[in-house]
Amino acid sequence: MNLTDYGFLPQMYSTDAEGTYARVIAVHKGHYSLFTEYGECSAKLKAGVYFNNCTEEFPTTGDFVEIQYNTKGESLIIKTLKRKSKFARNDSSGHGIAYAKTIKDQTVAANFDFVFIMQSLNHDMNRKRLERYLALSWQSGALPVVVLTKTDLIEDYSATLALVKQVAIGVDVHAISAKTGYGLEGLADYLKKGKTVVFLGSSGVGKSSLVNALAGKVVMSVQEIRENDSKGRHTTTHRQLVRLESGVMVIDTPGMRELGMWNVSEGLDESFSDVKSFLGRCKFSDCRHENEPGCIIRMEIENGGIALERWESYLTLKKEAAFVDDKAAYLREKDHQHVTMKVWERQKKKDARNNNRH
Ligand SMILES: Nc1nc2c(ncn2[C@@H]2O[C@H](COP(=O)(O)OP(=O)(O)OP(=O)(O)O)[C@@H](O)[C@H]2O)c(=O)[nH]1
Ligand SMILES: [Mg+2]
Repeated sequence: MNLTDYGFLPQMYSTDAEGTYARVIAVHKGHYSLFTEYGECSAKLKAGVYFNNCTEEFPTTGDFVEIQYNTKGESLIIKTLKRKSKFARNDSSGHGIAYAKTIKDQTVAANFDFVFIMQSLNHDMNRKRLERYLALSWQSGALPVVVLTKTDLIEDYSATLALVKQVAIGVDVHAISAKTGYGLEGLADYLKKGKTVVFLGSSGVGKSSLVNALAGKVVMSVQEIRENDSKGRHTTTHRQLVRLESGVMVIDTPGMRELGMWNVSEGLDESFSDVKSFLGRCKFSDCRHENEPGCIIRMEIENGGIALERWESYLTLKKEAAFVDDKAAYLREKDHQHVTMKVWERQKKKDARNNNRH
């Protein structure tokens, strides 16, 4: 097997490369598991390249790296190749070198083609979380796909499916069961040789179970969810890239607890295309969509053109994206938005009461 079997493309070769190439299959404390032309090996970062105020980005699972291969011991990683997609908690662009040092290890998966956003039909389905995942996935540069799991536990999930399709605009939605194999053939389009798919979702939704079902054997460990509150047990503890016999690569991730404060500013355009299509059409170009005359957004919310909860989700995620850039500005804005939303809601209730009286 060679590195092209792990997704390496000829255009990634550089004539001035100082070493050989590898793909990161897992990140551990202090060292990395890599796949190389010579098979799997362990490696660490070259200090003079990655530390001491150097700006080279720390590698993450899925990254292609340049290494000095060592036949006798740990190899040395000397360069992180440019990523085609990534999940990043923050974006280092625009920040100085000193700051970059503290945030350059914030990328948690890289170089994937598809993101499977996984929620379980029996317990985990949550619209707001789905919106967050969708924005994050669009932002990553890969294509999101929604995978609803555990169909075998639910008799009729048609209402959930309809809701998800409403939120996941322009995104394929699949319902599957890793237990019975239901719906797995519908995923074939994404599971092609040389492609990489990353699985995202809360603990216990069945990410590792799906990896095993696709592999046809146990490659990831799976644990019963907790009986008292149906929560997962955070069984998968680090991100791992697994190559299946079909040639597709899967990055299984631990259920992410801290999905809140990720930079999703660019992903919002795609995931909220329904809301976005009305933006910029108000009478005033600097309309804040509060009480201004000629506000198209408010008008569409009144008329049902935009669902109020979609608008609120959009505002929430937009504010969080702003937070990533500027904490202070975020707090001021949050206060202001909160107050005006409350005033607006109170006014609506008052109007409704008045209307009922007449
Ligand atoms: N009935 C049923 N149970 C499933 C299915 N898929 C997964 N499970 C069960 O759900 C529980 C959690 O599955 P995992 O695959 O460990 O979940 P995970 O998303 O990898 O969880 P973390 O690694 O903690 O993030 C296990 O008890 C699985 O057997 C399914 O399709 N049907
Ligand atoms: Mg798991």
